[in-house]
Amino acid sequence: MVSPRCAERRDGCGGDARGKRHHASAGGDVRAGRHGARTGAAPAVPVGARDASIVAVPPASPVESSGGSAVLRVYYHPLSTFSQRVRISLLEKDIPAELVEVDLPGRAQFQPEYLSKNPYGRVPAIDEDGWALYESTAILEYLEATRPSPPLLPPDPRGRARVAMHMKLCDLEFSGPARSILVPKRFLPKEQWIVEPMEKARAKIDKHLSILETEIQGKEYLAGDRFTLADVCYAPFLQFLPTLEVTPGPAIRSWAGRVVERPSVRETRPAR
Ligand SMILES: N[C@@H](CCC(=O)N[C@@H](CS)C(=O)NCC(=O)O)C(=O)O
Repeated sequence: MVSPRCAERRDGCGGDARGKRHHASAGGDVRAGRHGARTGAAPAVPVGARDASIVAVPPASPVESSGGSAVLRVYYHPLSTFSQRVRISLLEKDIPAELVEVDLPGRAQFQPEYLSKNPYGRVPAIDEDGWALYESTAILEYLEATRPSPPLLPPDPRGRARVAMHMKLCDLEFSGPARSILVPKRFLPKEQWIVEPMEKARAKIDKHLSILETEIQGKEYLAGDRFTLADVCYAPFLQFLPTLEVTPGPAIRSWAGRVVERPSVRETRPAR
């Protein structure tokens, strides 16, 4: 996680920014909500509604799946791009889950209760019957393996391999440098921005986008005709293309438009 030095954390993606320590326990700082969009059972936790609307609710009903068990708990923050990946997959696949907001500004991610889910103190993480998993791409793959329908992966080995390649490249070439720009721009006053690394990050993204522009020519989505985990990984960052001030080509612009307009992406979009 890249974030400006000497910055006070105000967000869900503040990396090593330093914030005031709160003394409440992690248990007191996490707030449970039920993700039930499309099931009609209960509304998803509204994006950005951190205090008034997120309340403790009864556990979700059992999940029918080959690998999943009774309750899938997803630890997240509404401003977190990496958490958004998991929330998009939940909506796309209509997976019932209990959303638990982790109070990142209050540093609940460093309390023992949360560190037992993710010892790195980051969101997202999931917990299923006491079995925890962290890292957004690993979570996406687990959800796909245990709840394969509707699929977010192509059926054939080559198609799957291409999706895996794009997921990897998204983190190596795009989401990493994007965060160097987005964390300061979203959460810090301009006078605290450190411009040089932001400019380097912008150049790195532009180089990546020029490769991707060729790759995506003639395709609806990154791996072909259908929306896959490759698009899920990019989606939270494509929302911020204007903020990144990069120069995507026409094929990327139209792909990004399709991705960000998907209901699952719109519904989970961070408030800022
Ligand atoms: N590689 C991780 C990145 C997760 C991450 O950086 N999460 C941020 C929020 S977007 C976080 O939890 N930051 C809290 C902190 O660093 O204290 C993933 O893919 O899940």
